[in-house]
Amino acid sequence: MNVLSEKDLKKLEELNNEHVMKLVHEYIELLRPSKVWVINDEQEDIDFIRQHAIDLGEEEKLNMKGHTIHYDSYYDQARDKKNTRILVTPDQRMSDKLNTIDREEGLKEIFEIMDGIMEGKEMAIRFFALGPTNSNFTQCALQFTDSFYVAHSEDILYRTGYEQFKELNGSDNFFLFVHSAGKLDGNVTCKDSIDKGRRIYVDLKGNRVLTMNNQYAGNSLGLKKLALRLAIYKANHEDWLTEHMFIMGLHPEGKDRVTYCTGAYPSACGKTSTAMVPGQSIVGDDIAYLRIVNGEVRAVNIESGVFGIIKDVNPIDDPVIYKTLTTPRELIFSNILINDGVPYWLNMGKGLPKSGMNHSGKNWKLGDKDAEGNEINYCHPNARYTIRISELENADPNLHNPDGVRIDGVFYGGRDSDTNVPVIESLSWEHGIFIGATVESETTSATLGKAGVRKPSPMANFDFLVIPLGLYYANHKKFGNRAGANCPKVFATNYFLKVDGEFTNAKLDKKVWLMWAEGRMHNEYDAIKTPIGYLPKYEDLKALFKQIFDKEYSEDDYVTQFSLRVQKLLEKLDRMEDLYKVEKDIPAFFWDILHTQRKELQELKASQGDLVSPFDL
Ligand code: SPV
Ligand code: MN
Repeated sequence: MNVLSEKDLKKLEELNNEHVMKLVHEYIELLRPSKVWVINDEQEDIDFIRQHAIDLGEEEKLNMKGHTIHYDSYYDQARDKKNTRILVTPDQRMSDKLNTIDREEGLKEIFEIMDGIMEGKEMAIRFFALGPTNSNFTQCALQFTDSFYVAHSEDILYRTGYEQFKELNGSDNFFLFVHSAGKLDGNVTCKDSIDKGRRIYVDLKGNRVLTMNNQYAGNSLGLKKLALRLAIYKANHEDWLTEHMFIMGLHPEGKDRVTYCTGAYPSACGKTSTAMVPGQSIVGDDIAYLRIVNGEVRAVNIESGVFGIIKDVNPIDDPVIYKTLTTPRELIFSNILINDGVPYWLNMGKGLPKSGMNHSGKNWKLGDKDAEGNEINYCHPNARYTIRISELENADPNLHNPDGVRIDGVFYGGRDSDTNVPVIESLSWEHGIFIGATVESETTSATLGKAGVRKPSPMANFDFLVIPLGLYYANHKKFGNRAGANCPKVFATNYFLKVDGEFTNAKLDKKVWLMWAEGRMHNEYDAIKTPIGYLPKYEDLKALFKQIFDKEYSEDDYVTQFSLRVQKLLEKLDRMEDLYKVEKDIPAFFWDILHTQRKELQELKASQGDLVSPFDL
């Protein structure tokens, strides 16, 4: 342990936790870093991490005070689904669609990769709290990493947890994340290491994730998508939920109230922009823990920051974020274009310089090609920013409330160009689960691979699921049923509906859908009952468009957006049947809903055809 200073060893000893001590010993021996830093909750320690990320070249200061830029390897710009695997023991059953590997085989493989991977590098030991301090929701997380960018990001995105670890009273009830960026080429992971050794192995039985040879936050940051997987496992073996959801407060004009809701959308499908709709308040934009407390559904954001997609952030569509990104504060940009110390990104509302430093290297010029012969864009479409929620002017006052907020509504949505209406309410909690279970979405740049391919995205959480789908849905049903009369209402939204290749809605129209849903949560609007849910009435949307945007909402627009695409809906049900019939133990309510919906849609088609106007329902 000569890699640890006496002062740092003392910090570990003060935790009085033999499990932490044992892990520190074990992993130092395996990873063999040349120096190890133990970081507690003191400002001095936290400042050191940021400065060290800069000193080591993982981040570079920009002209604006507090701003830095970090780059991931050109080949590590998004989540790597192929090499993210769940380690399973022979007694563990999983869906065939989940990426699994035998636990023994997986551990053998990754421990070989980890052997000495930190030689010549420094390692940080970090303690975090996933959730507000002193909250029953909160889980403790221990992080070992040789990336000071990762450690710095986690300071912006999460709450410190050294003091919280003391409250564990020596128990091993915490998650462990071990990360190495591997061998570096300049400041980014070598291509060869990525090709041969990028692995993200989720060890449910060991309560740990081992992730090697990567830097992109969705692959590297223990507390983000890696902890999400461990928490899904834990929650589903207890009685709570872990979801890929924003949490926000809805503030309807002229009504003196705030109504909280959550929403699950696949990555890059409007989750952050929904939570940031002007005039509303944000609790979180990515991951929520939900529990029933005194008969109410309550939720906390386990994060305290936003790791958001920067593409398209401009002063018109995202005024709050744009302002936050262009004023002095501690923030990290990743994988965008820098010219002369000034940041530029795609669709920021002004022209971009034709050269500078970007995700491909220090000296990019427009027209440059990569090794595969593809032209290199100004920025990667999945380039991001990392900020604290408390820095946003629309941060909700309950952000750190240890009891969370009461949830009255849940939204599900995907990137769907041709099937679903912009907003609809489920017929029941179970039907809401059905809506979540049947989310489909066109792939985006948030994961490696081709974009624009329609794929199932159950509950927008499928990428992170580590339990059988049937168990997951059964738990959702039990959860809502336990809430009884306080069970949230469920809505499906679709911001991406197109006709003749054009979006049928403006970006901010989502505010109207949210406010209609908010009214429904308070039983304020009538609706049209259809086989797929409760559809908004024209008069209500017309009044909301007028009130919110002072805009005349035409009957034509309503018909274009809210007609039931009966044939498309039936085709979707067929796809869902194919998807789920090979899964074991899908609860009966799912099949009942699917069969009823199909029968009713077939009847509608027989009487009124493939496309039915809401005025004819
Ligand atoms: C997502 O892709 O869903 C994100 C970003 O929130 S990350 O998971 O970190 O890649
Ligand atoms: Mn996400």
